[in-house]
Amino acid sequence: MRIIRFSDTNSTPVLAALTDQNEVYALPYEDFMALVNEAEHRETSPLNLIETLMKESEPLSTPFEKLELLVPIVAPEVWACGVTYERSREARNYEATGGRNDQETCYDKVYDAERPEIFFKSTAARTAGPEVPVYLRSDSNWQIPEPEVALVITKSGKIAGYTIGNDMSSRDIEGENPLYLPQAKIWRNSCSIGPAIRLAETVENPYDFDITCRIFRDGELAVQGSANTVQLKRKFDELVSYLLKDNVVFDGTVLLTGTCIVPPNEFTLEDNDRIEIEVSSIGVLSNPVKAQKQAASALEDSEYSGV
Ligand code: DO4
Ligand code: MG
Repeated sequence: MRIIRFSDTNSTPVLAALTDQNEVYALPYEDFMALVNEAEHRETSPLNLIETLMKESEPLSTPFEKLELLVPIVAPEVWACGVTYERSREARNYEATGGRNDQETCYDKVYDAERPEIFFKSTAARTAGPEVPVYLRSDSNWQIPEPEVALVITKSGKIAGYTIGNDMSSRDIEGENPLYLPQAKIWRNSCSIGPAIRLAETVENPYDFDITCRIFRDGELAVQGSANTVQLKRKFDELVSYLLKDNVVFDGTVLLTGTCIVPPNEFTLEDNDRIEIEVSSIGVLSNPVKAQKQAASALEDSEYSGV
């Protein structure tokens, strides 16, 4: 069972359950966390609550494919973990050493350290939903998507669901100096999440998600890569526990868990590319890529985040 948000004919956001047969049932809650909290209040699980509601209602007549999807959760904050897969360590080392790989780097250290790398990634206003453009930085010449499994957590750190995240990244800015990390990671529409949240209770083994990333240029497949969460160096609960340490964490926080797919070193994203990230049993997150609009302020921008 998955949770989506879509925009109805009056442009009002609607929360809905998406069954494995792709039937859509509107839910009487404002957002995913309201559903989770109501289930807790009734001493049941979100899945049981949804199944009870489904018995009393009909699926939507509009097919899932025709819905205008929004971010599945308006996350107050998006955090991200780094260097949680060997592939990321290898790519970061390439950026930092110009491919020499002749010295131990901060990435080698963090990969093996007890404490994981966790950084602040995004806010609701910077986070794009399905089909909303992700932007390129105008001061970077080496940019990639980072396809990541994302955790949707409660304020007490319970993993309530899994979604897909794109941690857009600037390899040349981070490679120049790791202290530039916030600039290599955060700008307008530098993060996307969606299209759905898979209820955690319906995931048998979270260390068996297949992840595939495809990048299209001029309608042709330009880059494709696949991996599986079995390759993750750490456990999801371990990552969450570090985010929570002495911190204020809000209900509906999203934690990206690191990338395991990196395009070839000579590749950089371009205006009008399209990024598709597919995660088994969650769906496909698809976003066009746009060059940064120099003049538009985020609040005036009509494509602003798709919240
Ligand atoms: O260390 C920099 C960030 C790495 C990252 O975002 C990732 O591994 O996914
Ligand atoms: Mg990342």
